Amino acid sequence: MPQGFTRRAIGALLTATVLLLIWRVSNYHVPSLSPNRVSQITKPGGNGHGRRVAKVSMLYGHPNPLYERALQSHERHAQRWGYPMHVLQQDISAGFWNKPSYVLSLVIQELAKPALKRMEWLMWVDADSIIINPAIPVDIFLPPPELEEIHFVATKDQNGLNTGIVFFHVHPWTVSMLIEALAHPLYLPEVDLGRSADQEAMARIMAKTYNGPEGRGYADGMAYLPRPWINTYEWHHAYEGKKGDLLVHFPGLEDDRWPHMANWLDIVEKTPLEWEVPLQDTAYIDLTTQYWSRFRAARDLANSVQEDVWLSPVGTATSARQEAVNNLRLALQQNADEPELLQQRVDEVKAAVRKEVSSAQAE
Ligand SMILES: [Mn+2]
Repeated sequence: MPQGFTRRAIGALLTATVLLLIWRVSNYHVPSLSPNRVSQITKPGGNGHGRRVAKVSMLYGHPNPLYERALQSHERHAQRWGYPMHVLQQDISAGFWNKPSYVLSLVIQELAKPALKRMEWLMWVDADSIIINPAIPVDIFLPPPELEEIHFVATKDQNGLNTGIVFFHVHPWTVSMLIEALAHPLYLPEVDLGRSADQEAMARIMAKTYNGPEGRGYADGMAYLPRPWINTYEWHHAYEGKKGDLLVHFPGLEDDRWPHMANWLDIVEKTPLEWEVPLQDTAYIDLTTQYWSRFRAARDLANSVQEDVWLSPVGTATSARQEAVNNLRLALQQNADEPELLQQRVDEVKAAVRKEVSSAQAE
């Protein structure tokens, strides 16, 4: 069968699946709260983005009271901040693929609305995560509007990308990215995606630097936040976070997961104020503001040095600058959660500029 035909067939199949999903998906909507509650999102002291965010999760199959209670903690948080919350309650795809399928259907539904009525971001939360400090709004974690090329904000651990807690931009870029991730097992059936197939597929698509919406893949559309800010793990021995942190997530604990979840649920249900800390008393505002301003400064530096390289007269030395810019871009894509490494790459670009520009002047 000709390759083009296969691709068209898969494309048509995916489109049909997406349309079907939009009709079949069962979700519910927590109504927004009073305007004065919503206005708190944009109150001074926040990063001031005040973006419209909806939370998304899924829970279906055999009833599990712990997951239900965990999602109730997310619903309380969503109500407090006026975020609509969508929870998939039907199995719509094969296992792991429910997550990206459902997110894709929601992104398309939002894009179908007039711009001013759309959600701007979707925050995916796994049902094995519990909000422990509902006083934290989530728009502080999102890129400022000037970083319009960032469409995916996530975290990574020792295994790479972790999609337990992820922000998806409501944007055609995200539609393409999710379609490519969903198509991965269809296009490349020989690739073993391992246990968390959807996560591995997304990680592979996010690493692409070719094809995609603008021919550059997806790699420069993502940013890794330091994981403990939004995706704080519970280990077998302890919580890795501290008082004031947004949530706790329970990946890979096997049988330990249940007593650990039960323990945290008891805390947030019976003594909710024990772990609640007002936003201004946490480091979140400083940390996130600093993170995004460093990110933007590094990106701007990479862009301006790249432009200088392109505009350099023939015969000028540019290889050191080009290499340093490439490394800085790679760090922005893969290591923005490591401030020292990012700073090192910035310093290397500056050193390369000094070297090549000053030696050119000396000639
Ligand atoms: Mn999880």
